[in-house]
Amino acid sequence: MSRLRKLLLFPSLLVLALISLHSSALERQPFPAYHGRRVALGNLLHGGVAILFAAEEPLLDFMPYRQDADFYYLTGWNQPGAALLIAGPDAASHRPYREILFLPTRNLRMEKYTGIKMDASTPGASAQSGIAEVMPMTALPGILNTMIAADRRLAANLWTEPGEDAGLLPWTAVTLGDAAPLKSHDLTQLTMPLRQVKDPGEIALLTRAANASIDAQRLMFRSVHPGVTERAVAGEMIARMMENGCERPSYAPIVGSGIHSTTLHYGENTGTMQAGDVVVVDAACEYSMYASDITRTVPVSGHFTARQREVYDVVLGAQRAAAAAFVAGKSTINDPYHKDPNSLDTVAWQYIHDHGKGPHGEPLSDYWIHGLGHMVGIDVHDPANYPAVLKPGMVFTIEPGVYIPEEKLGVRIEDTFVVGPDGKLIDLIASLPHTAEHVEAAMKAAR
Ligand SMILES: [Mn+2]
Repeated sequence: MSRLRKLLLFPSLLVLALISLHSSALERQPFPAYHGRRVALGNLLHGGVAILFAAEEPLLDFMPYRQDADFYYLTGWNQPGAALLIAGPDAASHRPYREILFLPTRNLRMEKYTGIKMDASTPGASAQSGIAEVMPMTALPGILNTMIAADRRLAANLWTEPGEDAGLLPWTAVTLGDAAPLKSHDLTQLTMPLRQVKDPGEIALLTRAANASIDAQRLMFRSVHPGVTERAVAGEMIARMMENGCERPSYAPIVGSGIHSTTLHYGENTGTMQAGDVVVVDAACEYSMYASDITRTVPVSGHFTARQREVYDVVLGAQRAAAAAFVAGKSTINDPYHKDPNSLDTVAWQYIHDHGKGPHGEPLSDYWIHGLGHMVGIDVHDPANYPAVLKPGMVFTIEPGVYIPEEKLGVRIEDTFVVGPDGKLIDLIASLPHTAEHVEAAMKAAR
């Protein structure tokens, strides 16, 4: 090898090393996991073509980058501006499965601001991405037109994420002219069922997120005192989450004391905690793109009043009744009507209805106003069509709540659960105190 070639090669190896360091920030699953998902999606396309776009880099608001959820699920790729093309196998035309990652041209000036990226000419781009073909983004329109020219039926079988066909479909006019389609099919309807069933690697990441979040919740038991601000507690929890390797909270932490405990998505955290009040703490974090979701309700002074305890016990009883009633393949979640006996919402609602009264003697269930839970995954509210039947591999929350503004008393208890391969329910948050006694004991131990 000539001296010159060695010199030319050296910077690209250096770039590769830097990129490897950078991408190790997230724990990626082995490449076959992502490849398997792409092939599974390809098989759902009926010989069609799916095109997804990565999230763009946020430049103006200085927010940290977060990859598009579907894009990450299918690739584990954590750089902005890319596109992924998946062509489903088509028996009629003998066209095999094909996958291409399109990478934007590097912008060396922008990289001064946001760090080094990889493009299609980076040595080892395919090996680094785990995707069979890697091409420059500028090749995407030509590839798409070539595919459509070879099989015009494809024009009616294009799949994109909502809102993304407007920019994409005009390209097909090169081949199709006025016959170019104006609409594509909604790809999220195909990725949604795939994403709902988690593989063991995903469950491992969700468990890491859960454990990091449990630890932050335990810290909260220690931090909550009369006179402490809600924001200070949120801040301490976020610091602990990040110390535990999470890249961010999986949603804005809710620390709502007193009257704020009755506002479901209270996120201002501007109050100061007062003795005699409860505080609802809905806070958890995201580990390598996988979310957790936990809520605990604790007494600011370390002891529940009799009335707080009464309502707390009903909410906990409802959570336990729903978990006990769970049957894989039959139970559903997030049913707004509480009529279907298979719905865990019905079970929890009925429990709250039958155990406890509101301030005017009405059923306590009048004060529960939201769904019992939701799917959890790369998004803390992972996509689903509700009410959804719960099957092995699914991850979801059970989070009954009662909110009585007149008593400035809100109670929500939320755990994230996994349906095991045997259909049994596994509580990822089992180790965090649930009962009023255990909550009080944990707070006392920290005082
Ligand atoms: Mn939740």
